[in-house]
Amino acid sequence: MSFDRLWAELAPIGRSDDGGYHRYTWAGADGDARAWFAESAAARGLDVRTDRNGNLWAWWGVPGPGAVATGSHLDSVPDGGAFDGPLGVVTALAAVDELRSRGFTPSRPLAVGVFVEEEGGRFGVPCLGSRLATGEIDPARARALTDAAGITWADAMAAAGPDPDGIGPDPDLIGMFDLFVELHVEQGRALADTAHPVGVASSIWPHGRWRMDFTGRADHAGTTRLVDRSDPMLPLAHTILAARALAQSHDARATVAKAHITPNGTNAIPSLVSAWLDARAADQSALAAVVEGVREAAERAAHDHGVTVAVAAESTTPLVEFSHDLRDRLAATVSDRVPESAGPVPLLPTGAGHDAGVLSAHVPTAMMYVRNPTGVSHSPMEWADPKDCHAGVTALADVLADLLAEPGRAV
Ligand code: HGY
Ligand code: MN
Ligand code: MN
Repeated sequence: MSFDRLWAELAPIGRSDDGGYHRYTWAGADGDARAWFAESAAARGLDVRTDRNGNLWAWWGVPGPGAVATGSHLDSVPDGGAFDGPLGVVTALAAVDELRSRGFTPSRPLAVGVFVEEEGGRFGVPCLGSRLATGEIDPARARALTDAAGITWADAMAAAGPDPDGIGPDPDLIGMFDLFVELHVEQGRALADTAHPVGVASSIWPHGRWRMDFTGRADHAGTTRLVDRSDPMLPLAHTILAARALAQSHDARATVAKAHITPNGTNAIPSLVSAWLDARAADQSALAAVVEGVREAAERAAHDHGVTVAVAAESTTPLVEFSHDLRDRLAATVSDRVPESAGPVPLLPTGAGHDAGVLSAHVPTAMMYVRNPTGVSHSPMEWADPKDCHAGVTALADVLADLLAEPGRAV
């Protein structure tokens, strides 16, 4: 299966010695991964184009209305896993090979996409490529986003080639898509203990990222009495523990995994601590309760320690319910190759965000998941069995054969 060859070509790009991936948008390895995709698609006779936001699209057939779109992303979180994103891209190219080996000819165009900055790993806003294309983020805000070194999206994009002045809503592109299907590695244990190598998505939890800036007063760690301190680390510590307790009580998820401490010296009480809350819940009211609880805890703790705090949303995503028709159509197609004994194809909610989630407000969208026996993701430990990856290729090829067999909707 061409999957193995494609996978082997991509695997070393951006992988560090410990097996973790470091592919950050518009930087070295990400550029190499994008080049790999363009070459692999062109080698299949696909028409490869870069859209105004830097997303890549490889077309089977003349780009135009009525198209089916699939694909995912190639960027990673810091020290991420091999499968999150790349599995959807490699599987899409291998599914084109599979359809051709079956002698299949599409009745409408297929676009295989690679979205930029899905993880927000460098510039902080996830699904930036799909948010820009669908008009869900102000292009001026996107251009001004900065990475840890203070480099803006605009400068990083320009250095990589595409013109940042052109970014923004792309209704002509999005308007071409009748539907979008994303295949992704499952990022929890939902399939691990089932007889199903492939599941179908039902929904994405509402979730978001909030920046918390605690401003204190720099001072000497040795000579400053405790009563005289305005140490921003203390309210942050309180807030992290409060976030955990709130997540527990609302059956939600709350994580503080990134912080910048200024000046970050062992013997200097910080002047400023910036930290990011990642919060997610099965419904909007639980999410709001967690986030508001965290805000209140941060403000109370800041006051108690003579510190000020500002809490601001950096990105939010509402509950995504995938198109029920498309969801059920995919499940029926996938189930054709599943033994009765395995039971129905699992329909899975997820706490992970995806470009498919962003697109779903603009285009009928569906997702398929490939089993991850480790249940681990955003880690070098993330893994899927090659047999299940091959099952994913067959399942996506079956789904695309079904969807591409009918002519696109009338324009
Ligand atoms: O954070 C997420 O859920 C996704 O990996 N961007
Ligand atoms: Mn991810
Ligand atoms: Mn992903």
